Amino acid sequence: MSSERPKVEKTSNSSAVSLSDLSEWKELLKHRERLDHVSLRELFAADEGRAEQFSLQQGNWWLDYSKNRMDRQVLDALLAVADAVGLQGHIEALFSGQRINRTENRAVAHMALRSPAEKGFEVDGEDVSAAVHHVLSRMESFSERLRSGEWKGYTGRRIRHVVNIGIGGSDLGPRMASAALASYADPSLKVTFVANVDGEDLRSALRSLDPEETLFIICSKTFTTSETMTNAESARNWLLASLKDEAAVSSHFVAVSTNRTKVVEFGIDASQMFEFWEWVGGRYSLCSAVGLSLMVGIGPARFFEMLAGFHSMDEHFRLAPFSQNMPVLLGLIGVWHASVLGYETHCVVPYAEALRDFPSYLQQLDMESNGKRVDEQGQTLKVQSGPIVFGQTGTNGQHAFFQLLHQGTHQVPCDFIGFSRSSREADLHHDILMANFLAQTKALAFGRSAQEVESAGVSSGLVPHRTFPGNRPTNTLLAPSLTPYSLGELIALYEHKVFVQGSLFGIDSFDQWGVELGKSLAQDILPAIVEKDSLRSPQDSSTQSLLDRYLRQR
Ligand code: G6Q
Repeated sequence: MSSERPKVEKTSNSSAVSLSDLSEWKELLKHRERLDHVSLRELFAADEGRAEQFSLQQGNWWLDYSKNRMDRQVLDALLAVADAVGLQGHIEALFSGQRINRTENRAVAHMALRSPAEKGFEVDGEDVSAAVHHVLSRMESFSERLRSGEWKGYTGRRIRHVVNIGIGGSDLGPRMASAALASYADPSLKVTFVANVDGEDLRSALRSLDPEETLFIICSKTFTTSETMTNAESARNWLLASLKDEAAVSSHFVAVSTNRTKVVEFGIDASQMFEFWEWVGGRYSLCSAVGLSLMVGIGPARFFEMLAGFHSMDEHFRLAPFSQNMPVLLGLIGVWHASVLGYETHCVVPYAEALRDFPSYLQQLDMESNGKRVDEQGQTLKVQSGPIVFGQTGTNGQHAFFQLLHQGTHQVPCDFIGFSRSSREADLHHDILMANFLAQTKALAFGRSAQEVESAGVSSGLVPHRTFPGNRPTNTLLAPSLTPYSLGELIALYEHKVFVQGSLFGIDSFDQWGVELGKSLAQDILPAIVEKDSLRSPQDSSTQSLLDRYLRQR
């Protein structure tokens, strides 16, 4: 087995040879047939040490990947594929701040955001750590002024509510992490998130808020995103309707952006802008100033603990041999499922209510990164790329879509994420939660055979309905508790898992051209709506008739 990291020259994230042409890939495919009729029951029966062999500890996280339909030979074949595509070189290119986002000609360096100041981090040949830590300390002093009450609203009242206005990468990360770490938050300072351009989102956030005690963080890398700018304008109107003085804006608005000109044009002083950089992708931006609302909520010390958790997973990913490398293993298992076995979906189920937004966060991270159909050279992929990601917290999901996971015709690989201790006090709730956590992966893996159902006295007509085929693959991730540090480790684990998969597919995981077309068509259609002139620009017959109907009914 390939357990040592091979020496590979630094390369950018591009594979000259496509995955499916590699002899190592062809070798891997042979195992699909070999394992086709081998069940997880048989795999476990054949090897008493299976759980131990297919498990790994990294930092706070224990990964048990033994309940996947694979064996040592499959793992070796996957590791050989990783070596053959030059994954080691791709990782080195990532950590040396190269322009691996080829289609946008940008460096990718979110690891710089959580790297300790003294270590230095080069992006495009320039050490960015001083700039990163300068912004972090500005965030720290702003958060402390807000939390201590030193920062006052325009009328001299203390700020009690912070509203983060942003969307996509400028929303999902801080929103998810704020919910995850709510037990660390200061209850006297409430942080709310507004993303949707549907006015109901902003209205319901503002409904119970007092403008004199509310501060808005306008969070947008470009400061041109239509949803965010529309919400930001409406928020400013709401504030001014009550405070009636333009001068009030500076006490109630700060910005997080890369675009100083647009921030100033909006009316926020440049001194109240928290900067980040082009080399931070939206969905990888939680550790930048995009995390300001989170830092305000949980305090700088907890935020820095989270960064340390991220950094420890970064170092593990960069240095550990592939066979002991958690993000690499998760990535390879995902490729085995999606691209070899043809399982099109991937489900993530956190058994922690605090992680309720984690599936949506992961959905963007994975699907926007690896939902691509051509490789970096523009060639159509010959293998299935990233899966459709979905999920919900346990146990809620058990009472909703788990039926299909257990007995449906689809195979849905799942990640189960749980904690040994609850983030509040230990109680029976947590034990019940975790009993379900353990039971579900067991049921999915081993099922219940027709024979077992019959011997339990079930009438023969019901036997097929009450049989569970089992053999449904899962990974289990277990940590002692949900802390800023373990959350940082977890997010970085998935970021790097996604990178591993993108590297194998040979795609650009850091662009997102797929979101552009719909945006520009909306810009085309909006004037027709505003001017009530449905014939303003030519539409296909379906869009035209829907537009006409909308204009009649609005
Ligand atoms: C993430 C995407 C996207 C982006 C939003 C918001 O990787 O690029 O989700 O974060 O479109 O963009 P702005 O931060 O520029 O408003």
